[in-house]
Amino acid sequence: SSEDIAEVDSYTDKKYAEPNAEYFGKAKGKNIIKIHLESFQSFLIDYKLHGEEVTPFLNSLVHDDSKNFTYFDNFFHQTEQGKTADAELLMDTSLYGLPQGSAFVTKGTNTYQALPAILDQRQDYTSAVFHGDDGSFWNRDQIYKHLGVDKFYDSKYYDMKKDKVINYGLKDKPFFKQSMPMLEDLAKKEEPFYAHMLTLTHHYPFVLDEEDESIEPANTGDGTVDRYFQTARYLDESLKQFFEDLKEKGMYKDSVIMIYGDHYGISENHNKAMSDITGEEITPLKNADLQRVPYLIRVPGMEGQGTNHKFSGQADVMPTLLHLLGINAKDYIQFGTDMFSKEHKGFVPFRNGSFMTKDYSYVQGQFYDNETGEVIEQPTEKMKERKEQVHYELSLNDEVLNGDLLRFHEPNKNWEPVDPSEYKYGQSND
Ligand code: GP9
Ligand code: MN
Repeated sequence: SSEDIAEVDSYTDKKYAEPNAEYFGKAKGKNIIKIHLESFQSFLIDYKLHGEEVTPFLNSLVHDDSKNFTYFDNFFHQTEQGKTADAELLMDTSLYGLPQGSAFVTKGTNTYQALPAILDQRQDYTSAVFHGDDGSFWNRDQIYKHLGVDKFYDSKYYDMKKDKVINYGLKDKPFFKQSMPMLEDLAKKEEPFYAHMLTLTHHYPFVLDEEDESIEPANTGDGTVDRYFQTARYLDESLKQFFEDLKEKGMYKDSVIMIYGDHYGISENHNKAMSDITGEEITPLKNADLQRVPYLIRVPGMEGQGTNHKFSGQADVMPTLLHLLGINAKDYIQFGTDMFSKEHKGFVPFRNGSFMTKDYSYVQGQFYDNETGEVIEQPTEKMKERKEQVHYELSLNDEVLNGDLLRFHEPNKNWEPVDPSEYKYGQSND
């Protein structure tokens, strides 16, 4: 009911972080290209295998291109069983997924106030998702209509011949290559655009055709972990090629570029091999540490910060982007806060109720000191309150999703509820 949503509204209002005046509106009117790195965990950044960098291109963005890019090295995924779909939901709605199952599937007809619709209504953006898999996977072809995604380029739009696909679908290199003409078309006819590129090859069980291998596997003896580095390298190379193509077509210079990892690729079942890789025993705290995924952002005309150590998560991306576009996030129901705000909230809830902060972590029912890795036997009142807050926040989130509460929320006078019947994917995209 409207009373329930009022309780959520008052919570997110209180959590809200004011925009940083230095950055507010800096990205206004720019094309946005958001790049999804499948199963990519932050430990890959700067990792050397057999004396070689695994992801030299991404590393170069972090280090050599730090004038343009800001890399958040304490950014965490907040997904659960919905995996990729949870990451998409988190980043486009600033809502968490559900504790079980995938909200994309079970809440696919809910009312949302998502980035694609907001950007369209406030600044006339056209949104598009590119993905070399069947459009019905994760119920995308339904829920996207509720998020206000204008165009959905799924596998129907790509040459999916046998030599171009592996595992779940189109290989990343042909995926980016074949996406170029469609992106160019957007640039010609539909600026400004918000384009979301979903990669796929770096996905469990991390298999490649031999011709696509350019680094030897690791040698822990755990095949999943060993191959993980090879598909990561392939993804890194595909990204390099994509950047070159964007530059060549004149689409790079004036675009906002966001790059993020969606969730872990290496589960807890591989702790033994991961302790070989990291040189440390994988304790529950270490495992939580490994849930870092990269987040990089580049805004034309805004100086990069190099590496930003703030603690943040996927739910923080939407308010961050809104503020960069000059749209105040305050009116919308969002659980995250602007990462560039001086008031950014530096605790990062995981979907299971664990959470991370700069100094301490709460993992599987225990508080840990980040510095020593030791259990905190006597947590402070503040720590206990934070834990209660995280649980309350997650329960409010579930009320929103389970009760379809955004039906009752009118963010501001600019908002028109999304009519899903106005969106058609397939032939009528053209
Ligand atoms: C499927 C792809 C993989 O289309 O997005 O999803 P995941 O298994 O990572 O959730
Ligand atoms: Mn995924």
